[in-house]
Amino acid sequence: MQDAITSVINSSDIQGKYLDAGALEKLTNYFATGELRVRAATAISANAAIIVKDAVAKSLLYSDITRPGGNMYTTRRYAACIRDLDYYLRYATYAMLAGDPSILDERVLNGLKETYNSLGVPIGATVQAIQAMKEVTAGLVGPDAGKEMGVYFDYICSGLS
Ligand SMILES: CCC1=C(C)/C(=C/C2=NC(=C\c3[nH]c(/C=C4\NC(=O)[C@H](C)[C@H]4CC)c(C)c3CCC(=O)O)/C(CCC(=O)O)=C2C)NC1=O
Repeated sequence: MQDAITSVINSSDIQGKYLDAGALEKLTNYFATGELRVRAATAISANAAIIVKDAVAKSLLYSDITRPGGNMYTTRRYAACIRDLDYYLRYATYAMLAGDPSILDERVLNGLKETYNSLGVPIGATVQAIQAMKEVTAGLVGPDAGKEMGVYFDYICSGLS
């Protein structure tokens, strides 16, 4: 896993150089938003269950997906879906704190699309639910932190698509 600091240092190291202006600017932005990130992560962890619940209500509930024949039908599959959304929220929060998406590649997206396809989990509906989670989260943490979280929710969606 990388974060904004190791990512900037690694790329300078590869070139055998001190940090250039672009690298320093990235670090300055990251440090300047440090408190924002920590505050957002605190609010998200205190409200994770409600974020997931609201996102499901906004996107999936009472659609064909939750009716017989749908992929969320039966309590077991419904629970698996909720659990997956909670994974996405938790890992997006980690990535937002780190200011870097690499943890999503390593721990979430690796092999996920193949797993979903082999189990018949609908990717379009999953992306809709993640987008709903992005809106609900922005409503909770405010526009600046919401935008930052949005980067990582979108990253998960493009990794699935
Ligand atoms: C931390 C990284 C990680 C991820 C991301 C993860 C995802 C994940 N989701 C799964 C299943 C599943 N995922 C869903 C999800 C959904 N179905 C829908 O219709 C909705 C659109 C959607 C929720 C948004 C469902 C229903 C299953 C169970 C499918 C089945 O067994 O038939 C499975 C198969 C094994 C299992 O059932 O536990 C995995 C591996 N596991 C991990 O360890």
